[in-house]
Amino acid sequence: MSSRSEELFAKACELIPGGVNSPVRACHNVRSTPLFIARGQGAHLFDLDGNEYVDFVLSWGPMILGHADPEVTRAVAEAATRGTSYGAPCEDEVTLARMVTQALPSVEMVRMVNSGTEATMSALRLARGYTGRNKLVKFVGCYHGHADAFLAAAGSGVATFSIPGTPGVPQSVVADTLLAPYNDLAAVEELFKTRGEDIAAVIVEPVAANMGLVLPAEGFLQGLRDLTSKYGALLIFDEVITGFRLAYSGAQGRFGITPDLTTFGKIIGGGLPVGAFGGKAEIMRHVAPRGEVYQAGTLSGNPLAMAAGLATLNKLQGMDYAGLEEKTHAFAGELEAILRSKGVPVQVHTIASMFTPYFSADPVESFSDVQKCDQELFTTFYKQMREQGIYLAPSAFETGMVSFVHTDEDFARALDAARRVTF
Ligand code: KE4
Repeated sequence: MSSRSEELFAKACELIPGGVNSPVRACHNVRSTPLFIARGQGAHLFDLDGNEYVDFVLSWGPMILGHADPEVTRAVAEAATRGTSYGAPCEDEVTLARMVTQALPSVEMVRMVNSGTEATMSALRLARGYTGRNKLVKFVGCYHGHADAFLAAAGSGVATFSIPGTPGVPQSVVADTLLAPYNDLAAVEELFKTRGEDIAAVIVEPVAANMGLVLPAEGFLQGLRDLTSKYGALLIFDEVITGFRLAYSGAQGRFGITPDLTTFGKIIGGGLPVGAFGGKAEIMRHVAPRGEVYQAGTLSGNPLAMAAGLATLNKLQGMDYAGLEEKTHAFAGELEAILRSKGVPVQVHTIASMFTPYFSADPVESFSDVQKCDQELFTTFYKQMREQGIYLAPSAFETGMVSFVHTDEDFARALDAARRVTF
């Protein structure tokens, strides 16, 4: 007998391309069909058939406080009683902007948008407008949303489907996108030596989380900072995932690197549609209407989204990030030991509250390394964990996320499930 999720997915496929509103949710990469979720509560999800799961996806990052956090829920409910959108400024936009600038000193001014894609798309346009240059350097395997310029070799959904770029993106657009392997500073230096005067910006995930979790090599980020400063290009930290997750001060606070622009998403909206881009006032002043670089959005700064973001950041300010990292690190280490005891080649990368199991014994430091990992072992792992109530990202190119409300029992359940996996 098919489940309600399977029945609804069949209906969804008649109405929505692939049955989902974002490709990776279709679970193609792990030869599965998506669960339809009835509700989330804390670190748990419940599907339409009433099955309960320990959630290590957390809506791809936003739910660091867990699902239906009481303060966030109350803030959104109260905001809704005052209307859902004004199309005019509201006080919470100023308050959230101030919180972001106080959390990350490199961000002196910030513009709210509605998604990470809008944030990176706008940051790139600003970098091009500010420098008068067109070229962009991005890293193979890093994903910055689906704006045309970034889909030259994205590392999230597109990589899952192994599409190097995608139909619909003009060759003329990606001609300005220069690619380098992640962690390959020499390759970036070569690009600057040959094209330096044309390069507007380098955009980087300071911790790569869209090819699974690949950490920056020692000196990599500082090297990017030095090269962009030397050639007059802007350094853009795409902190859509790492912002308020790697630390309250983001990757830039943790690693002590000051980018020129930073992009945000996910956590900053507390689960509602919010993105943002910000940076030095001297650069941000070029954004319309203060400056001449056009950028706009009907729902940007939406009062409900601002209320959710404010409630989330207010709560995060007092949270124990070090303690969360310790729990995640311990969990990742035990998971790695359990899987290795089954005789499979595996390494579990982790930093802060993120982790990714790579089924390979070789170093994983770039997208080409990730592609050599055993996808079949990952699929087996994913399927058997889900059958036991553990909800993992349905792709080897994504990153597991831990919230502040995952309990020792949740970790124990996941480790017990891993012990029962057979390869
Ligand atoms: P959105 O447009 O999906 O809000 O953000 C795009 C984006 C930008 N930058 C980084 C570093 C990102 O990780 C993302 C989006 N992340 C993916 C998951 N890794 C979103 C999941 C999905 O596409 O459904």
